Amino acid sequence: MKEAAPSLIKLEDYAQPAWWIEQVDLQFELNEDVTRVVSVLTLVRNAAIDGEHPLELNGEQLELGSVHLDGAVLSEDDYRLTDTHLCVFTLPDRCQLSIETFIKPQENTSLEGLFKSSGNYCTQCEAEGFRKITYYLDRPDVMAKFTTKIIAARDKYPVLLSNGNAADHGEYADGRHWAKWDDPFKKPCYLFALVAGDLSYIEDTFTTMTGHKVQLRIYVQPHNIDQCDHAMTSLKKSMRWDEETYGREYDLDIYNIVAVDDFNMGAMENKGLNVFNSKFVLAKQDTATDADFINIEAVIAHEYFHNWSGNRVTCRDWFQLTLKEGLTVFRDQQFTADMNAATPKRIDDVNILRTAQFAEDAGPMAHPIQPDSYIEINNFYTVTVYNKGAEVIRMIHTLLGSEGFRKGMDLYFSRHDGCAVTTEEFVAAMEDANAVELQQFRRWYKQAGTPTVKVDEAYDEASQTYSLTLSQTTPDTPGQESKQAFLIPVLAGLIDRHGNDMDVVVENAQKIGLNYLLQLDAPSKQFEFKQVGQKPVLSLLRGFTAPVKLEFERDDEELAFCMGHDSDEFNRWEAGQQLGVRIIRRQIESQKQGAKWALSEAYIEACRKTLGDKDIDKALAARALALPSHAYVAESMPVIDVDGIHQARELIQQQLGDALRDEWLAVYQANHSERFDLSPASMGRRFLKNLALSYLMYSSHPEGEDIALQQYKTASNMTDQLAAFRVLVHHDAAVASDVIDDFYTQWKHDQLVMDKWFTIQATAPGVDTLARVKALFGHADFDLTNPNRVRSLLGAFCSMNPVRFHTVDGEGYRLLGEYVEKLGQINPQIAARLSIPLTRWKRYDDTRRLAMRGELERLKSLPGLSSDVFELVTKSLSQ
Ligand code: B3K
Ligand code: ZN
Repeated sequence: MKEAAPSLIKLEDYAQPAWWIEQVDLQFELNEDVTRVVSVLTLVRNAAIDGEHPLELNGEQLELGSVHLDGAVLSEDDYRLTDTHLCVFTLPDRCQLSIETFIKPQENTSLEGLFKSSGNYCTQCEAEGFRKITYYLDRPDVMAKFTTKIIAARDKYPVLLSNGNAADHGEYADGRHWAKWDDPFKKPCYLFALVAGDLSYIEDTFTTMTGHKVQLRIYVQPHNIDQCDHAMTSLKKSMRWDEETYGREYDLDIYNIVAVDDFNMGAMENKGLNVFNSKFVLAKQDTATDADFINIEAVIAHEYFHNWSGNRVTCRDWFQLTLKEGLTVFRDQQFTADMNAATPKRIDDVNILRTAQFAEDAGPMAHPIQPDSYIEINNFYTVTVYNKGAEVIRMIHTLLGSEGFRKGMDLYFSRHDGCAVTTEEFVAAMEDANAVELQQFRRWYKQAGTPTVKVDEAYDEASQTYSLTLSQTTPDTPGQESKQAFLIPVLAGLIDRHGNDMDVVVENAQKIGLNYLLQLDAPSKQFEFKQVGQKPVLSLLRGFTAPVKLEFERDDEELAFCMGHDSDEFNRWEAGQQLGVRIIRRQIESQKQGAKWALSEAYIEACRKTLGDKDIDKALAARALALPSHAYVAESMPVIDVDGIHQARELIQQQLGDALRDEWLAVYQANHSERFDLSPASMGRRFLKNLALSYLMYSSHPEGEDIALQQYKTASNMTDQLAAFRVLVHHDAAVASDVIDDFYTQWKHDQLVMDKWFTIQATAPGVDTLARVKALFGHADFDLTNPNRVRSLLGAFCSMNPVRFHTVDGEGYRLLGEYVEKLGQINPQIAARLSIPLTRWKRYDDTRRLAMRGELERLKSLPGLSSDVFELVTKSLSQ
């Protein structure tokens, strides 16, 4: 744990290191009590830096053994040792430094550095975990070649893995064995990995576009060996896709993936040796949902794509994180869209952005995709850096077109291969490859906050001119006032009264088919469309071409028309969402006034039409028929009315359930099938069927519960079983407690399914949920050291159950505070992540604000607070 009041790291202070490291030869002796690490560094003085600077190596929680310089032992006078650094004073310009350290991975609960999971050793070094393994220049611009020798007991740790290619192995007479790995690619230490354990693997091969044969292996604990096939298929699809789409080929002889149960995030792209949270590897029909299968495919792809966007070309410093993360998220989004269905994928991504990211932009931690300062870098692996970062890349793609974007990517990779670079260099490559300038566009990297684009339109029949004025404003965010205008690409269409896209003339926009790409590059800009024969209906921001909010006055009829007629699938869904938000807001108003209110027939009719449409894609229909989420509606309110939104959504779902009961039943029956496959069509059918089941449960007719119970009992796959389990528990069915017990008995041996069991209970909207969550903390299967389990109970309760977390008595806040405090001692990264809901206190009414602030103040006053929690708590309190 770092001391209190840690310091602020600033981008403007970046300076090259005084030393480079050419070569690192590591040796690990893994013992049950103390692990010995010997690191031999070949150092070269950085000629670009004036003066004779000492070598300042990072190191934390290490016990130093010895230090040798060019073979001679150094005395304590030759270096200075602190809690965070080893500083060696006098060195020749080129030398070898050998450092011996001792660590205790078995006691490492932070899951950063070298740690143990289910008895196996593994590592997590990004961002700054390598300094918990040995003294090093732990910064991404120091790129070196690594060899790694691992020594461990052969019976307990038969598998010994590290980065690169396998170089050699052997045995000792005392029961230990060793393996040596050689990574021919220079890399920063955050990409270092080591795994040692009792693991089984499945194996396959992939022949690259130039005919190179690569051995692919997925390592898991032996009892999970039947759950790796989907991950392997996903890996091979990713490798082929990156060759076909970006011309990127894999570069080592081996690609290894290891699944571990205790992991702070989803996965890690270490060179040639990805370490994964088992949640994103293990899957079979009866234990993984369709969403799990899709997520696994996406995360496998994401880590694989990092081999180029992240590893071959890496970040100069951590302020450049979006350089690899935004770009790689964009690439994995494209991949998922290609492998499955593009519009549902876009809708899901936009939903994440508009709930989680827009909320972050409106909160105390708002930061640009390239922040200019941080206290703890782990707090900046955010939905802004990742998902808004991906939107920024998508905007470049929209502006340049796919061919231009590909040219830019080719130049970026060839120009910077083997280098640690900045986002500036990425944008410059895009400009140079396309002979364009993106000066104003760069503001997306520097300015935080979600812009609002206001729409004003006028149609002049006499001159057949339609003028559209777009104006942008971006709110102040902490530390950033008076934003400058962004360059916002807005894709638009004009629809005639029959629902056809109009072919018109416009001077200051690019015409792409019957779409018009408008570039809003000023606070306000007018676009004049000529030869517009009738007053058009505007379809704006097609495909969500920019991460903005629209302020666009439209009546219900126009929205309903767009829902039915817009040629852009995304905007058909979007019109339904806007109508949905409006209906929920009206319902909240009438609840406040105690007025009676009934759902408009027009809305019910629109839903009936979608339900009856035989041609509509099922995955799209399901998304169109789902009400806007609680989080999305909350985002649109100046003060979040937690109970109002919840009650309104419940009532509307009951009304829709009742009004369309026959239709829900018909759709349920038509899409219920025993057959299981993972085609987008089958997944779409299951999605729609389970939405119908949910509405049937809301209807006042009793068959919902019977159908759900029947489905729960007979389901052939986890998607169906879990959907039925969820509605039975969330609607507090008579059988709810029986199915909770039954589900536990059936699945208690499977950790990942047990996570789902915790989550379903933690997200139930009933009044007794808080008590149940408290009781579940004491359950034999609850484990505060396992991040997945903590997220499945505490994370789910605080982030996915607003009505129970935000009870006005502040009980939910106290519960979260209590566990953030406990977790702070165990795993500061997870503690900080989970504290985020408290930091959003400003968005609520006075009573809740006070209670949330009180909990934050209490956390702030705790002794020995980690830098992770310290940063979030202090920034949110000083807002
Ligand atoms: N690069 C890792 C994330 C590391 C997070 C460190 N706190 C996984 C990914 O984005 O692919
Ligand atoms: Zn990533």
